[in-house]
Amino acid sequence: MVMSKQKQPTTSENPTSDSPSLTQYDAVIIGAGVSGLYQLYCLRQLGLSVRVIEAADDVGGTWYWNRYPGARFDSESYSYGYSFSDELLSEWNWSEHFSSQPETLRYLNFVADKFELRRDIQFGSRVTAATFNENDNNWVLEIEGGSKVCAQFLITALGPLSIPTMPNIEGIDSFQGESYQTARWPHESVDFTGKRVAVIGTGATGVQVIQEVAKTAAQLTVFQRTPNWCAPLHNGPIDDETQAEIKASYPEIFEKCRNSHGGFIHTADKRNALEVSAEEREAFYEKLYGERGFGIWMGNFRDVLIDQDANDTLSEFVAKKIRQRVKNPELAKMLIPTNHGFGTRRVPLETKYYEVYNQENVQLVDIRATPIEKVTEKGISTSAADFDLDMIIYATGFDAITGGFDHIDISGTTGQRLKDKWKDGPRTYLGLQIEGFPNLFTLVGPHNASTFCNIPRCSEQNVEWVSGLIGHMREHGLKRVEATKAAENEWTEHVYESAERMLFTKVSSWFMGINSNLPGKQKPTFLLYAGGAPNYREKCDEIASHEYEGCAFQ
Ligand code: N01
Repeated sequence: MVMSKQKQPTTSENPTSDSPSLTQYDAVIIGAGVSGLYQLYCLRQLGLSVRVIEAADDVGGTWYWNRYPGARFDSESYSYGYSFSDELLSEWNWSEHFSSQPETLRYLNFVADKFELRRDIQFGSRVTAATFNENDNNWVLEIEGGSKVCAQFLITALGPLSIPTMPNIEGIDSFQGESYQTARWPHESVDFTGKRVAVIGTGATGVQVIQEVAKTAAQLTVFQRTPNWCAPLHNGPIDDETQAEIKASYPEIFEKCRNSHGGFIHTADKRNALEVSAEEREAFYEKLYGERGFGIWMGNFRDVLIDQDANDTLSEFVAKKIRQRVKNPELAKMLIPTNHGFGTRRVPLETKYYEVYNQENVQLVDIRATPIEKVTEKGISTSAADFDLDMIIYATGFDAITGGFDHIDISGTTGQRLKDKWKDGPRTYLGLQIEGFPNLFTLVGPHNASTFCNIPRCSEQNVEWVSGLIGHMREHGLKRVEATKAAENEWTEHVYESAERMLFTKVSSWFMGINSNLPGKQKPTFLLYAGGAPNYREKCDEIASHEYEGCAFQ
């Protein structure tokens, strides 16, 4: 990328608005998380005037908000950091194979400081509306509190899981003890010692927080609606020798990620589960279960996420492990999923999660059998019992993928609202552009490979592709780019076609936009892209090399 001197924004009178002046930028980025920070860095390199608008009061995105105890990577730390700067790679040392949230947040602060990113970031500012003005090909953004900015390019870096959802349970506000949503965890430390604590939710977040609370709470009650298939993380510190090896092998690490379906260091095995003998299969599962990270999900036989019979063999293997690890057979049975197979929902990685249920101070409540009826001043009442509590932790998930977009009133050409356009599910070109919404780019947006990926690996690709396109436009004096209807239709069809064979689409999860706390949000539809990061990158590169076919320029 050619580095140019960065332009300064201009402030102009705006005759069509009540506000006295509007600052004009070349580009506005919404969000200062992993993707937004890198997008800022790249657009600066192109010499654009850029403003990042961030709701939080500091950088970090998901790692800023999700401060709950136990929050950490499921990606190997060294596969998660930015790859664009050799200097950064050599300066930063990850202390664990799977870094904890405080360390990751320190890392993102280190990046922001090193590249002096904060001077272009406006913190504590939530964008409420974005309207495309056809006359001057400009986006006008409204910010909570009344101020506005405008920019030729609008780039969303909202995060796929940034809008937490609370359950619709009667009486939630009446509880007199402490209540926390994991994705809005306070900055002050929360002490569980000697307390009666409830956790609602057993997704990847619930599993991480349960492991921590169980260590010190007097009593932990887990309210589980659907058990998930979890697998061991096998975290550990990185010693000096390993650190040196990691530093020396970054090119190979990133190359491995580039070639893997999900941008992780784990690549699917070439064999089919049902082609090998039962002994060979069992030995392979055993090996993967003993290894770090997502190998058992991403590095397994290539048919286990496609073929139900193959998947059954893996689920049975993991069920056996759960039975071995949980002493009480009744509890083990409650913890084994029955309505979906291993890996067909996001696999929570765990550290002694199942052993938690062998502890005297931990109780598991199956709320499908005995539903929560209400939250009271004193605790939680199910159809079978009342639980007196000091604290309730809601690990109840997110309005995934499209939620961040729905919280901004985005209008494109002819006043069309994005929310209306996507009412039956997202329609995009490459998960990055939308017909009717020119000069808008959606990093890690719906139907983008980044959503089913080790996010930094794929979001770097997104950012570089968008930067390339913006660079192309400036080089050719183009003011406006918009996906064509035909390109959008073709991509959307391809997204659904490539997801069809995956078992993900047969079960209920946020991958399908299903969240019981958002009744009527939309019909279930696949929100990610399951065709694989390498295919996606190839497609993006091919489009760029053909003068961005599928994009209409003015
Ligand atoms: O959210 P979830 P999450 N009453 O939607 C339950 C990423 N992540 O925050 O399954 C009772 O998966 C709900 O039950 P059910 C990762 O991509 C990454 O845990 O709907 N229960 C479920 O058990 C992950 O997939 C890391 O029946 C209710 C849970 O709450 C994504 O974030 C760490 C309920 C929600 O699970 C989301 O995970 C953590 C209700 N009304 C998360 N409503 C890393 O390691 C919901 N539930 C990087």
